Amino acid sequence: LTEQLSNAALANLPSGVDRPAYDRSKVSIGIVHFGPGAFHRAHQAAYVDAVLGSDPRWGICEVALQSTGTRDALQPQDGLYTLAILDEEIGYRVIGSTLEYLVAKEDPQAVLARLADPAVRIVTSTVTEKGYCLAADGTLDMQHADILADLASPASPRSVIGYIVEGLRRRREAGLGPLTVITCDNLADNGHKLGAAVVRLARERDADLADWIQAEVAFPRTMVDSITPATDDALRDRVQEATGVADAWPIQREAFTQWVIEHDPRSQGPDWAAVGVSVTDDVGAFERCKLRLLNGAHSSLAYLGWLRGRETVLDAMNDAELAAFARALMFEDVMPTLEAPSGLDLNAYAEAILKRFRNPAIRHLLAQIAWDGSQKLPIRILGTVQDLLAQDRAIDRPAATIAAWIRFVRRKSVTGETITDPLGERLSELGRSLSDDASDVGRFLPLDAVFPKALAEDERFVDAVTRAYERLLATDDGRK
Ligand code: CS2
Repeated sequence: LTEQLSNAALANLPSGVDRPAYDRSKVSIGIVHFGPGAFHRAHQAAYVDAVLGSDPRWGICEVALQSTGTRDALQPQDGLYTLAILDEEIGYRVIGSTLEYLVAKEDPQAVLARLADPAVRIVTSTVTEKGYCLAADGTLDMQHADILADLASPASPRSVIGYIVEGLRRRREAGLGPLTVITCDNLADNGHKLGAAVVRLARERDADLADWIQAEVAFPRTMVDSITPATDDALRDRVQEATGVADAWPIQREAFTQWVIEHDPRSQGPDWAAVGVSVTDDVGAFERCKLRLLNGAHSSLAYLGWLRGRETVLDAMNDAELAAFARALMFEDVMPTLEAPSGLDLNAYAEAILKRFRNPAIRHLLAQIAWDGSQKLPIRILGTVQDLLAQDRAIDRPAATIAAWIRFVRRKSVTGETITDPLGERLSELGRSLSDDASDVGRFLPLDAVFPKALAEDERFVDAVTRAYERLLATDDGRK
């Protein structure tokens, strides 16, 4: 029988497999993280693993709001898991930075106790765009069911916002210092939005608490980047073969990884810069470049590629028309809307992204990227559209991405497949009401949770989406 990954198994790993270079028994918890998904485990947890080599105060307590999957898989492995780095060179590294797993819905008080632990100084989150309970305008959605629940019973929260507010309240009451709250999700102005949402909810409870949070708590903005496809059986087999031990939930990513954190004098934490994180005043510019170039191209390939029967990002990039589309979108449409942060060569940056999309060692499913379109497209595509319109420039390509998303919704709803999206049911219903002709666009764009009214009514936008939609219809053999 194959041995399971654990502290005891570390000594038996083959010499080529990297493992924690520090004594795990000396590590204490200094970070509470919400959302222990693949991205966090491949990205932030690996940076923290490097930090722990010289500063053992920053071990991670992982909090899943609902799901028990990660805890059940990794707790029996002493919190260890394997990160496979799949690129031109292949590498395996066992990550040891997680010390504890909590499932909030099972034990909210344990989570709040951690947040009010004097040794904890940092809260981080990867709860995806929808996890922040924001309305279309980016402010806290006061009608969101989880926010209403948090207002009704603040001492046993449901949302990540509710946890942060209650955790900070307890710290203030106990005379402990504040926390530094770092969101690592792909939202434009992510830290500002999270900070404003936390202050808003706090203000509903106690104006003094809200003022204290505003004055004391840093919510730095961040840019995070590393392509991290979901784990599949092929990865599990591959990891077991390379390491000789069984790992219930290994993860994979490309070699490239980047983390930019906004400088804030109130921030607490380890010497992030020492492990390759950039700490800068310029993060908004980095964030915008990454969201519009990389994520914008990703979402475009996801919907346009899916309609053409492609399965992975690599498959899409091997389709000459799609590859040309992605390149033109990035260089001709997105780039004129960007200001490069100092030291970043935009052309080289975009070329590097296109090369990453062609990484032959990973299978990044378009279907995974296609999730949550209602949350992603406003950030990734519509900002570009609005800026191009303001400059009186053509918007054909980004409009084609939107048209492709409408086709995607239509096709999924006709076949009765689930649309993985917080608006999924509404989208399915809307999709079923369409009729596979140009009138569909007029029925779809009033979806005001996604399209700002001024844009939905801008004739240039309506025309461009309609033209692209008709072109897609003409080639769409999956149409019912
Ligand atoms: C992708 C991102 O799934 C998606 O929507 O666009 O997760 C992307 O791989 C990362 O942002 C890369 O940093």
